[in-house]
Amino acid sequence: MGQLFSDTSKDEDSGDLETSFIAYFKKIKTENKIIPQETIRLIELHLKKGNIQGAHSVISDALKNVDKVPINIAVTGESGAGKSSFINALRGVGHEEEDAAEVGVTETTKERTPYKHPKIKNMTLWDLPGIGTTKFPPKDYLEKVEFQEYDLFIIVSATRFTKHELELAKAIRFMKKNYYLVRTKVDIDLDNEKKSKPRTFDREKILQKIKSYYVNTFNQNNMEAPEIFLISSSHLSDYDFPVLMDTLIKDLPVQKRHNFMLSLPNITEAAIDRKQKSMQQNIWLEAFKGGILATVPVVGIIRDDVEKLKEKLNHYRDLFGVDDESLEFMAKASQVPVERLKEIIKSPYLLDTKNEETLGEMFLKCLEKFASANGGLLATGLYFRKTFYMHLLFLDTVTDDAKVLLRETLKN
Ligand SMILES: Nc1nc2c(ncn2[C@@H]2O[C@H](COP(=O)(O)OP(=O)(O)O)[C@@H](O)[C@H]2O)c(=O)[nH]1
Ligand SMILES: [Mg+2]
Repeated sequence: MGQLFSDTSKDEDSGDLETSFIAYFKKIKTENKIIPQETIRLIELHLKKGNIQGAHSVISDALKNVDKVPINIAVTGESGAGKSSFINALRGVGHEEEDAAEVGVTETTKERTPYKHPKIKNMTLWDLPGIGTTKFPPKDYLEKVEFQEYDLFIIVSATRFTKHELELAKAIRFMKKNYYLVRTKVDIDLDNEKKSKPRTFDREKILQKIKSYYVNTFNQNNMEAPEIFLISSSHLSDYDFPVLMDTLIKDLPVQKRHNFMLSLPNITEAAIDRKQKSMQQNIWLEAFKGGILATVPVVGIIRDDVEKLKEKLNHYRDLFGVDDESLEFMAKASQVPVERLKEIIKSPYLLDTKNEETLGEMFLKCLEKFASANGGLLATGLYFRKTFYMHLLFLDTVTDDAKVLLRETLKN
């Protein structure tokens, strides 16, 4: 296969780079940016001064930081409230899997238990003993569980909200940490109500009543009620779980957003779209970083690249939950045969080409697609870096797969 493009980035002055950089981040809403505004400004400044090396190293550090900075989430609540189930749901792990948090066991330990996210290595969910179990006063409890290590607390409650828990909520705020009140098992409330009063059953009214109970409990104790999220750990796409996730993304520090978002289970198409947007930014920054220092011309796909591309594609499949292991899990949970799931997706076969020619053709198609979606190819040389387009194609494919699978499994 011959040379597809020659690189033009050498001829560009840094002014063009600055313009493309500014234009790119201008289109992204503040709450969706994966690197802090100060960092963006610093990169712009370097580009303005023509300090390419400086810009490169800032982008490099920012991207490394995203993967390194720890995300620690504390989950507390009384025994039986649904902490372990909630943690498994957030980790996308079935209750029966080896490293799952054990569900339905009465709490005896006074220690916290860490659960690493299986895909996002810098993220840990901490299963904290209920404050009632420990019998510690709130301040001692918080010190004992190393409160300063967490980004936020989730207080899980299934029925009554006790005086202990109110005091704990107050103490968490006093320590200048955020907490989110999650009322689990609302599916059970609704089922019970439906059975006992089938004729007058009013879903919204029942959900409202549950919320009011918490608001009143706070108010009766002279505390302002926080936002209350009603969820069912067995039906994540229903009720307030998606809103809770959006709220956490918004409240987390910018550099933790990207990986937190990627850690989330594929519960709605909107959530999958958000993951894609976040990942596009990551790919763009990687390409920009590589592009601004590029001195070698970009030639066609060579064998060496194929292995790297395969690795990348597998990484994206993993992140978007369309890897083989996730498919097996999904098949079990939704009772759709795994063969059927494999039939309706594309990413596993994307690089199944025997010769380089076909890969080159794929690359060309990829360029055409990008050009038609963006009103022509951009003049900036860095956009012509082949891996950028291939990575975007991989991302599009795993995004589509994730949506197809979501639709298929929701049918059951
Ligand atoms: N239907 C339903 N059951 C739940 C939910 N959350 C937890 N459970 C069940 O409640 C019981 C206690 O849950 P678990 O997660 O072990 O609570 P923990 O003691 O706080 O860790 C288990 O039988 C779970 O299956 C939920 O949202 N809906
Ligand atoms: Mg538990």
